[in-house]
Amino acid sequence: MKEYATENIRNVALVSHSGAGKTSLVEALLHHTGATNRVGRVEDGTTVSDFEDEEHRRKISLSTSVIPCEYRDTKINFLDTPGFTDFVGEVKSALWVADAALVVIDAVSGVEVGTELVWEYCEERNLPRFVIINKMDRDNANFQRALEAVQGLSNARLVPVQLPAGEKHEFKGVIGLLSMKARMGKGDKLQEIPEEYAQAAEAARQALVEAAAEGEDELIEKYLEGQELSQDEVVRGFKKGVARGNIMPVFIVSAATGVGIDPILEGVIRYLPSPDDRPAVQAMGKNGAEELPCTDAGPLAAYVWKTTADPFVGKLTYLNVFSGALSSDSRLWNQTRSVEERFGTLNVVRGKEHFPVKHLHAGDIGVVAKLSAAATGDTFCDRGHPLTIAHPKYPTALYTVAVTPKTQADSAKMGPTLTRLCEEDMTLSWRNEPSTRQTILLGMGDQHIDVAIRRAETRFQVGLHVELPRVPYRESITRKADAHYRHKKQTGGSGQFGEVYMRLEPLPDQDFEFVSEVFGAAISGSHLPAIEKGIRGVMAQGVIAGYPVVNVKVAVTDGKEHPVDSKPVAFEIAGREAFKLGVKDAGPVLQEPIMNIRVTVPEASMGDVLGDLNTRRARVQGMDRERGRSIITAQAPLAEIQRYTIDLRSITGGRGVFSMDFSHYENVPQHVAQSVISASAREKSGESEE
Ligand SMILES: Nc1nc2c(ncn2[C@@H]2O[C@H](COP(=O)(O)OP(=O)(O)O)[C@@H](O)[C@H]2O)c(=O)[nH]1
Ligand SMILES: [Mg+2]
Repeated sequence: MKEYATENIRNVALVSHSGAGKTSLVEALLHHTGATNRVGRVEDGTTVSDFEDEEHRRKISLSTSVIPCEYRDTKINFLDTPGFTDFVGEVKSALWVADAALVVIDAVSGVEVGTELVWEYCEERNLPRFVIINKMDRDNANFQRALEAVQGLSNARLVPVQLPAGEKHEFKGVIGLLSMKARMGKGDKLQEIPEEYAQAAEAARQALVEAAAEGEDELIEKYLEGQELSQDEVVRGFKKGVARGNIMPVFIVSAATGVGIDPILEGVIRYLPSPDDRPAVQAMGKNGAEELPCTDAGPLAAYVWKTTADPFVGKLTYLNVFSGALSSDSRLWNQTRSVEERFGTLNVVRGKEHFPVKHLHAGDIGVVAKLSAAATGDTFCDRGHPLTIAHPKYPTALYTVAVTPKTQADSAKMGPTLTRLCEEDMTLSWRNEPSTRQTILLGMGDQHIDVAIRRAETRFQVGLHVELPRVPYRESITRKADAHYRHKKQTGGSGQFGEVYMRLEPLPDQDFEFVSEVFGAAISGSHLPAIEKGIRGVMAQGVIAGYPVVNVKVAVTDGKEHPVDSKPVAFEIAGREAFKLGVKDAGPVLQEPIMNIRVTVPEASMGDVLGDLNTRRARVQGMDRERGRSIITAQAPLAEIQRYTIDLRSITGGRGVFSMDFSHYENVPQHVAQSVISASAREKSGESEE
C-alpha cells in the first residue's frame, strides 16, 4: 500500500449496536475497492476485520481493526469497532483518533441501546457523521421507521441523500438526491432515475437543498429570495453543514448484497474531513496547551491509541500521527514514560496484514512492532518539543472478579500478565485488595473478563481461575467503650508484663487516630508505639468478621508497667487484646460499599427493572424519561450488584445498559451482617481444621 499525504486521508470509525453490520459493511467496502476478491462472512470467520481466533469463536468483533480502503486516490482508514457494550473501551479509543464516524443502523431493529451509547460518544467528540441504514434487504426492513428513530437521537438535521429503490428482497438500488441519478445493483454506474421514483426524489431533494442552503449565509439568502442554487452551491453548503455537524447525511445500504456501497465511499471522500480539515487537536506542551497543526511540518505528536501483544509478532503499537511525520528506523521520545524508544519499520495495516512504509504522514494511522515501553495513551514527540495528548475518559468498571492462578507456575506469572493485558486495554484494571486478600480484575462485563482470561491463557500461557470476589466489607464501631487488658507471663524464664487501659470512640471522617491521655508516669511514653502496633495489627485483621477496622479513635488512658518485664512485645499484646475487647463492647458493625448506579432501559422493561432493584436493597433516587427510554438512578450495595451486568442483560433481553461508581460505605443491616459474620466464622474454623 502506498503512502498517502494528509489531505488524501480520512479516518472514519464505524460504530453501532452489536450486529448492525459494521464488519460486514467493511467487507463489502474492501471488495468494492478491489482490495479483496471475495466477500468474507462474519459467520464463517472469513472477514478481514475480525481476524482474531477469539473473534472467530464468538462471531463478534472484540477489538477495533484498522481497515484502509483505497479509492479515487484517497485512503480511508475505516476503524471497525466492536458493538457489544463490554468492549466500549475500544469504541472510545477509536473515536479519539477518528475525524468522523459512520453510525450504522439495522433497518429492522432501528435504534438500540448500543446505538444511543455510541451516538453519545460521537456527540462528546462533536464528530461529523453519516447515518448508514444497513440491511435494507431484510424482511421487515423499514427505511422511514429507522430514520425516524435515529432522528429522535439528535437535534442535528438528518438529511437523506438517497431514497431506496425498493425495500426488503426488492432492494435493488439507491436514488442519489445530490446527483439526481440512480445507482442500481452493486455497480457504481449512474443512470437516470426510474420514472416511478422521480416524483419522490424531487420532493426529497428539496429538503436536501434547504439543508445545504443553511450551510452558508450567502446561500441561505439566495435560497430565501427564491433563487435556484447551482449544483456546486448545493454541494458546497452541504459540505459545510456536515463539517459543522448541523447536517447528518443518511445513506442506505445492504452490506450483504453490496447495493449502495459506492455512494458511501464517494460520500466519505467528498463530505467528511481529512485530518487537516478538522478542528485542531490540543496537546500539553512545556508552556501550556498548544494547538497541533496537522501537517508534516508541525511539531511531532504521535498518540498511542491501541496496543496488542501478539504471540508471533510481539507487541504492536498503533499510532495516530496528530502532527508532524514519522519515519522508519528512527528514535523517538516517549513523553509519557520519559524514555527514548527505537522505531524499526513503520507499517500500515489492513486487519492483520502489514505493509511496510518509509513514512507516516500527518493524520495517518500506522503500527510499529516491538516498542518496549509504549502503552495505550502515550504520546511520542521530539525530546526538544515535549507534547502530551490527553487520552479519552473511559467508563468505570462494571464487573469485577477475583482471579487465582491455576498452578504454581501460573502464580509467578499472574501479576506481570495481568499488567500486560491491562496496558492494552484502558477499561481493564487489576489490583490486590488488602481487605479481602484477593487479586481483583475489573472490566466492563463478563464477556470482557472472559476474553482477558482467555488471552492470558493463549497469549501468555497463564492459567487463571475466576470467581465472584468477596465484598470488601469494613468493620467499625458505633459508640464509646472503655477497655482494659493486663498481659502477664512471669512464670519461668524472662517475664512479660504490660497493662493498658484505653477508650475507643467512633471517628467518622478518619480511618484511625491514636492518642495518649496517660496521666503522670503510669506507663512511659516509650511503650506507646508498641501499643499502637498491637492495635494496628488487629485493625488490619478485623475483630468480628475478618475485615479491616476503620473510623476508630483510641485514647490510651492508663496502664501499669514493670521495671524489668515490660518489653515492647508485652505492650503490643496488651494493646491488641484491649482493643479487641473494646471493639466488641463498642457496638461493632459491618460496613459495605454502596454504589451509585444509573440504568437506562426501554420503557417496557421499567417495571421489571424496578422490581428487581427492590430485591437488591437498592434505593431508587430518580426516574427519568429520555428519548423513549427510562433512566433510573439508584444507590445499591455492591454485594447485591456484583453480577448486575449479566442480570440486567437477561431482564431486558440485552436492551439495558448501566453505569456505576462508588459512593460511600454504609452500615450493613443486621440480618445481612449476621450471615456475613457466620460465613467468616465458618471459613475460619475450616481453615483451622486444615
Ligand atoms: N440480511 C443482511 N444481513 C446482514 C447485513 N449486514 C450484516 N448482516 C448480518 O448481520 C450479522 C451481524 O453482522 P456484523 O457485520 O458482524 O455486525 P457488527 O457487529 O456490526 O460488526 C451477521 O450475521 C451478518 O451476516 C445486510 O446488509 N443484510
Ligand atoms: Mg463487527
